[in-house]
Amino acid sequence: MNILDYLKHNPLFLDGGIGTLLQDRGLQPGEYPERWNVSHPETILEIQKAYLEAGSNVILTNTFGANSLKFEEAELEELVTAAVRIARQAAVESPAPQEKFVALDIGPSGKLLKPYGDFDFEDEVEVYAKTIRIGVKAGVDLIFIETMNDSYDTKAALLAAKENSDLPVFVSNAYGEDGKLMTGASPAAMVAMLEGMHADAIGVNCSLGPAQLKSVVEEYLRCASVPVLLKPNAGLPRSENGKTVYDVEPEEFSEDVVQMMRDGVRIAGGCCGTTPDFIRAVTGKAAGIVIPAETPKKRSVISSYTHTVEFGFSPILIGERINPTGKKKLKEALRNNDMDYILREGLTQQDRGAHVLDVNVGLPEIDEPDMLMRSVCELQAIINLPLQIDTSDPIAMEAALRRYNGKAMINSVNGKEEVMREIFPLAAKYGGLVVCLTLDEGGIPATSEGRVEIAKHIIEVAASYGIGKEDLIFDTLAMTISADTSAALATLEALRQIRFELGCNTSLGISNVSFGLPCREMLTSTFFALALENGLSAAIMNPNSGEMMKTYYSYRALHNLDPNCGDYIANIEKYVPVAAAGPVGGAAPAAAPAPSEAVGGEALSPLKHAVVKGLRDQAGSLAAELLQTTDPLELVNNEVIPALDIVGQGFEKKTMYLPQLLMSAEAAQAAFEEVKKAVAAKGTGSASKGKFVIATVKGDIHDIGKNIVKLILENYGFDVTDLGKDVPPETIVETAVALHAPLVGLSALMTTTVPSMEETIKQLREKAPWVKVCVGGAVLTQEYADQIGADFYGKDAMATVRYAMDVVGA
Ligand code: B12
Repeated sequence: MNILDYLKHNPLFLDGGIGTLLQDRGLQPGEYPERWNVSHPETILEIQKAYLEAGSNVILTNTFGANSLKFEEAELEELVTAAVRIARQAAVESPAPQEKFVALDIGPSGKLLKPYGDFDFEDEVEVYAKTIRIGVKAGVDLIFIETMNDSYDTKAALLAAKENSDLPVFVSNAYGEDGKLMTGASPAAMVAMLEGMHADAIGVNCSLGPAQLKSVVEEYLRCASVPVLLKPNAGLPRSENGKTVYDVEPEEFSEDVVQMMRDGVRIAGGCCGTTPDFIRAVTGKAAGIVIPAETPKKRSVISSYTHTVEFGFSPILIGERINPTGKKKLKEALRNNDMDYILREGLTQQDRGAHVLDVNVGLPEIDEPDMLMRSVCELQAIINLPLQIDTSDPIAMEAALRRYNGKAMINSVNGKEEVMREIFPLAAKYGGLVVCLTLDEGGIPATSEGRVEIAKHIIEVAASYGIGKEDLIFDTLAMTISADTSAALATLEALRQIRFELGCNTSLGISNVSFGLPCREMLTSTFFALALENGLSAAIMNPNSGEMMKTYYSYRALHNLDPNCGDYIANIEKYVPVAAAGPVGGAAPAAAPAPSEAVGGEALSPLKHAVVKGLRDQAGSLAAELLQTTDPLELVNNEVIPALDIVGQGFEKKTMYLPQLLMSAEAAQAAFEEVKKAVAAKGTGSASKGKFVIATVKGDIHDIGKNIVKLILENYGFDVTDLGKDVPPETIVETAVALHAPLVGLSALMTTTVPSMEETIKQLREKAPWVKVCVGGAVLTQEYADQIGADFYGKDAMATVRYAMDVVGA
């Protein structure tokens, strides 16, 4: 029986953990469990039969880490094929009466994708594809992608599965205690992306116990229309005498899991720390329970790598500034490949309140597919707003959709058969909310009836591609009233009918309406208000326009969409002069800086802003400019470090996520490269003052601060040996001994790596007792330094130089 048919009428039980069971049977630390498919097939068979006996329907092949990054091609083929054979044998031989399926298990490759890591998205798709092709050939019933902690990586794996098989695909993500993926995705964002790409079941596994995953599961059940799966750990893992132990027993585990099945979870099993006893407890308790029927949620959503934007409630603002039509500077930037300009346009619109950014880079003289794809990649690296990909070239559209980290808006199709034939298959494959222009081969109908007819036809054609009307958004085309004064009325009437009679969302490029007339902002914003009243869900507009933003905030307040008029009060002062703002008071002028440009009420300097926002090129050029008049160290201390502190605080408060931290670090590095050049230009000291070995300690990859200390020491004539980051104590000790260095500097930025610093000092004391150890890094304090036995705590580079000079008697 097909697993999806089975699922329609029955709950589905997965198996449980395998890693700890293999360790109990002799798997050594560091040994690849997948090799046991060949070396110990009987052990894998025995475990899988035990799960079937406990009531599992689905056996996952022992292939979690089987990928071409770990294994040579021939071995990969052998291990995956053997894994499928064993799982199939278990299913055939097991006397357990339930329906049984074999799932090809796919875990994360362990690579961090560009721009945060160094691995290319397409290479990652191919890594997963290789394993999937072997598994599919060996005869699995479904593909099970699990434990994914990054949305982009999840997309790569799902794409590989879809492109290399017709089998059902289940996708499961691993959430942290904050209810987000490691790279920041919310459950709703994952549901949007995965359903858009037609995953057959989605959900949650690993990382936490069932109780801690409850709120994430509830979000899945609220948002998802496809079956939801749950495969938690046996509680929170903790270390006891060097062994990982879990604190939840089968009784409590099954109680929680089965309760969530009563709430709507249709697929349940266990992850790390669970055993056949856990699964037996779940299947036992779940016997006879009633799972509520699946309901299509019909939500019109798009997503970025962090969050969703939902249409049909509060109006959505789509920033139109990244579109070269009528914009000389942007055209220039596109011709010169000036990505920074595009990023700045994006950031400004985000700061001004846009919810979505339109991205159109179409110019006849540029390679549009390449430019659009790169713009999407760069924008999504530093801005977390969902994007509207806007092009009439299907090749450019596909290139951009493929690399987009989420579910995009697709701009656009229209009623022309050829256009629908080209774009709908892309929307069906990659997911997306498709903007549908109400025009066709006959042009733009003058009447509202004509436009509504086209909308109905588009709905029908979209359905034939499996695209529901919740994934369509209709643009009834705003035409300038300077050419035809009845034009606005036809657009508004078509809007009203499509929204309230056909029940579809609507969008409009607003500003066209006033083309050719004076005082355009007034006319445009009035039209905006009328359109909102006639059912406009989303406006493609200029968020820098004060008139438009005033209308937006006023409309929301008047329509009971703004509790206590909170947003109206908080924002209106930006657009209205102080006196006119009335009793709310405040001193912000019309052009006050947008909120994220300011911290604690103070506007950030341009360089700090560039580092905080992760603008690499801009940070480099601003630093170079400032260095003409500023001392390099001053620039580091007054600009770069405070900017990184802002990012660090954001990270701690969970207002910023790892991708942003990484982009800021890159921007800081770009500024630092300029500092290096400036320092080198000043010339270093004369003869060597002495040897200095420096390293970031084991487990810690932060090296910006260490590099600064190194640079300044070199500048003062020290002969510095830099061992890099994540350096084991032994390497540091060996180097200090070999060089007979009088000074060793250790950097650590995390509380978790201070013990590693302490260990290094201990080993240095034993093997190189003459060495003076200096320590530094953001988490250290004088007290910490004393506690771990360091000779000197260097709060910054200059303090370190002064101490080193003292030691060598310079
Ligand atoms: C940039 C950054 C990153 C970058 C690092 C890039 C790089 N190449 O270094 C990236 C994005 C990779 C990163 C990763 C992570 N980071 Co980080 N990161 C930061 C951030 C924002 C800035 C650090 C920095 O460069 N500061 C600027 C430099 C110049 O300052 P500094 O290092 O303190 O150096 C000065 C002095 O301390 C001293 N000094 C430094 N070294 C030395 C050495 C010697 C010998 C001496 C004498 C003096 C000295 O002189 C320097 C110049 O004045 C901090 C927050 C913060 N405000 O510190 C978080 C922060 C350090 N990271 C943090 C975390 C948690 C992580 C991750 C675990 C995140 C994750 N979930 O993956 C990973 C860690 C991976 C690992 N195993 O190390 C936490 C640590 C929390 C804690 N208390 O333990 C912080 C504090 C953020 C936070 N508030 O939560 N991070």
